[in-house]
Amino acid sequence: MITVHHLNNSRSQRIIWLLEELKLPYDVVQHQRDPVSQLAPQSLKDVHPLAKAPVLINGDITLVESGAMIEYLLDQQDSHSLRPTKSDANYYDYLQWLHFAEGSLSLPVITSLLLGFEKRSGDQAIDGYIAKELALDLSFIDAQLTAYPFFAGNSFSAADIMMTFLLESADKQALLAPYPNVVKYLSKIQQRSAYQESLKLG
Ligand SMILES: N[C@@H](CCC(=O)N[C@@H](CS)C(=O)NCC(=O)O)C(=O)O
Repeated sequence: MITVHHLNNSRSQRIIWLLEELKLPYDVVQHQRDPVSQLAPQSLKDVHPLAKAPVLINGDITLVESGAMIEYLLDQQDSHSLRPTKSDANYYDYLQWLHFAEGSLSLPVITSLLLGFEKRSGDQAIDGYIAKELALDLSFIDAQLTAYPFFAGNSFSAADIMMTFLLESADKQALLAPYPNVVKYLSKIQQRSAYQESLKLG
């Protein structure tokens, strides 16, 4: 059975909405934000160390990115019109907007929300929040690269290309010192001849 860990007022609404569209059976486990900090409770941290919603669990599958959950759920059912096929003229528009939400739009929208919190409380909400998020994400990445040589497992994939630019930026900001496996991964990836070629061309 598909289980969705839902946090009030959060992106997990996307997943519940899609499950309703697809009419797939599922369970929802409710988690409530702390009324002051608005952060997720310990109950969500007990489900996954990132403590973010949504978390989707189905048998051996555990997913913590809503975009990946959407792709996964669309793959569970053939008879829907919620994703153009690759031969449709608008397939890549679909793909672009699917990634635009978390890849581009979420940064300014969520930063604006956090700045609003900071103005109201007068404390260092942004600094504290970003340091915590960075540590969570980099630890999660470090665990993946300790268990596997690449983001998608044993083989290099486009996921490595997506991740490398941001990891290089983190490295330049000296954020990777506590994560030697991530630093080693970057040096390995940067030796790929296509990467080297791309540097010459770019
Ligand atoms: N990129 C992730 C973002 C997950 C995320 O940041 N979820 C927020 C809710 S919208 C959360 O759980 N915040 C609680 C917290 O940071 O403690 C996704 O799209 O699933």
